[in-house]
Amino acid sequence: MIRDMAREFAETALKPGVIERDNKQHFPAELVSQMGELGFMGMQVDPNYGGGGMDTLSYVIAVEELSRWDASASVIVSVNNSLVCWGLNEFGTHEQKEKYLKPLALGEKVGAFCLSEPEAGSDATQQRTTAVDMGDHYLVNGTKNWITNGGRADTYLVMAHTDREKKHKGINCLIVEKDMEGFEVGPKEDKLGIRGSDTHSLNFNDVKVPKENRVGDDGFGFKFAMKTLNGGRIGIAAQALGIAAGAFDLALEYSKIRKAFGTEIFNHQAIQFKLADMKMELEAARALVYRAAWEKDQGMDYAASAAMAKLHASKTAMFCADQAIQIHGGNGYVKEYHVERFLRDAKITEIYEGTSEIQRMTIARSLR
Ligand code: COS
Repeated sequence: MIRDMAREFAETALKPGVIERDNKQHFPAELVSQMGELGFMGMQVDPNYGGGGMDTLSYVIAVEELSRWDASASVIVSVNNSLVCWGLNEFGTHEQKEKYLKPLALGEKVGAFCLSEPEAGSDATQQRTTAVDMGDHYLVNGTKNWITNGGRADTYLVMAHTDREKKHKGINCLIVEKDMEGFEVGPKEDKLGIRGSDTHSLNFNDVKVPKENRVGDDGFGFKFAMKTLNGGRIGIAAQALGIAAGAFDLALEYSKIRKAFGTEIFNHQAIQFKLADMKMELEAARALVYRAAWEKDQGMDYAASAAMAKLHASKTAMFCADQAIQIHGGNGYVKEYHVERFLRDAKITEIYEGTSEIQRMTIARSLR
């Protein structure tokens, strides 16, 4: 039911304006509200706080389907669900859930997750942003980079160092509101792909954040970020899977219409072999993504499975998008056939929420 609903929404609501949004870097605000009404913005949140109370597999299927047409819309969903709502649902206080989680889960507000900095991307323990303990509040100073939903969010989960001596155990996660004094949204990034999503740097200049806005105990911020990212990586793996599936479907369809050398190009073995490889990689990616989701739902340690799912699915998205362009020939290189966008959108899945190199590190560490 979830797959059907997400697929129908993707085809009828996301597909029609997707090329224009990509061209103009237009954030789909109205579509985000509609996705909120359909329950896509807080799928795994406790129903007492406005969520759908669903499992990870359901969430993954929804992200996969939305990504078949619009990876910009699906990253907005993925960040809101797995990086913001999940963390607050799991580790937030009742008051934080009432005040911040509920509107996020209902899609009335949008969330952002702020870990990356100009000099702390993959090396995430090296946070330069500071949150000085002032008794009843923290004073936050610093800069965050490449923040998805950066200019559109209302609620920001911000990682910052309170005690450098304690290294990563001195990092806290604080809930920052858009309207807090000293908080400033920097210029919008002009990106290769997922151009309908909204990516900004953020500046914090003496932002006073009340103590009650800290998520978890003092020093829990880095662990919070890592645990949250483990689930986030499953979301991005699902996004990559959807891009791969979308590219495959379009390539298959086109191969049965386009004629060359007196027959539909599907009948040429050169094309069949490409489609066969795409199908195999796609199904392997799907199995890894669903398995990681299932492990999470079973309460197992899923960090390595999430990393494998993301690593493989992102490679598959790049591969399938590239092959889909090749099958489309010249038409694949122009925007109206969609597949060139899939290639541009696919690339980010090898970078954000942990690069492919970080995923390999995570997998290797699980083998120790
Ligand atoms: N899940 C849960 N905990 C994790 C974890 C994971 N995937 N990865 C690391 N941790 C924990 C470690 O267990 C350690 O905890 P303890 O101090 O209790 O032992 C702590 O985090 C620090 O880890 P570690 O000592 O391994 O630190 P390193 O600096 O060597 O490595 C990595 C940390 C590289 C794994 C981490 O910085 C990372 O994932 N970087 C990528 C960040 C990222 O995804 N950025 C994208 C931007 S967010 S959109």
